[in-house]
Amino acid sequence: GTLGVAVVGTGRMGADHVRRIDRVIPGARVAAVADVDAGRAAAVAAGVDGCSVHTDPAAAMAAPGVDAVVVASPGPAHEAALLTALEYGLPVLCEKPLTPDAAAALRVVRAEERLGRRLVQVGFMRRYDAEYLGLKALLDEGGLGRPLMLHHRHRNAASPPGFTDAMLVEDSVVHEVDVTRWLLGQEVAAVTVLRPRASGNAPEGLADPQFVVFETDGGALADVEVYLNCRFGYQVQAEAVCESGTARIGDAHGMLLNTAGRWGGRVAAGFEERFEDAYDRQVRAWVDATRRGEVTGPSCWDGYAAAAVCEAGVRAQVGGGRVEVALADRPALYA
Ligand code: ISE
Repeated sequence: GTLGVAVVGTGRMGADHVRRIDRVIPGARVAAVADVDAGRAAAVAAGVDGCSVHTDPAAAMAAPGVDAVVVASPGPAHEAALLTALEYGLPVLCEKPLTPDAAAALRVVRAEERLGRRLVQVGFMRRYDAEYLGLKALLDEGGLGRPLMLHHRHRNAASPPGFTDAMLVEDSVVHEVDVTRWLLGQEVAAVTVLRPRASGNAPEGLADPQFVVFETDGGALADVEVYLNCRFGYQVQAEAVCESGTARIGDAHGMLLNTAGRWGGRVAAGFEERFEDAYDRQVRAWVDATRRGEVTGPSCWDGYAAAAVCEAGVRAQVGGGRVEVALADRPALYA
């Protein structure tokens, strides 16, 4: 039957997932929503048939008709919501980060291990983006030889109010942590963070842009330019430098325009636009797998490994220098 989904957190991403599940994805419906802001939850649920409104995530998960959960609350609230979902035995699609810190992520891994089966998929949606998938297929096919370096660029028009240096790593660079691990099939072993003199666009309290370097356990290097107040739009690019060639994605999307003595195209306004197809594909794949009783996609382990790298990144921001990543042993459940 139709999968009844509880959406926990109805902010920017949660509201977008409610719209997506309600209008885009076949085989699923939004059965309940929860948000600390009851008014916001009610506004998002308005017009969604048979959707109950809650302030307590656990109440939304226990509501009639709920078979699965989307967690889209802020990162620090994820652990509690995930542990409740696991306690109820509900499959979860959890927005990134799994949790901001590694200890909390490991507690979620351990809870899933005790259950003895996977229930959680982490919302690393770039793995569903057509361009990233093309790059992954090219690297796996091996014709370019061994990947030596990845160059990532991650630019946002403006950072949300209250965004901190730690969030720049935990909420933004976490995507590059995941795609680096996924593209290379290697773990990030050490992190270094460098910062140029801040942009005049940088808000008080945020060093922006920053330059993050990963060293992997397979001997590859990845660098990330992360610039969250570039003003001109939302842009995510990646280039793989391999032994016998390079491959680059994210340069242009869609139409190339000639007019008024110039050529060019549009830059997306935000992540909803740039990754719209990836989000749709991710949620469709999650709904389809969940209805088959399967869990596919990035796991709790991927969420934990990313959190461990981010924790090293935050330590590198604070203390400077090169910080090694401490990673627990990978449990058999995620082999
Ligand atoms: C946001 O939370 C995201 O996940 C976006 O993909 C990222 O570009 C942005 O920097 C984050 O704040």
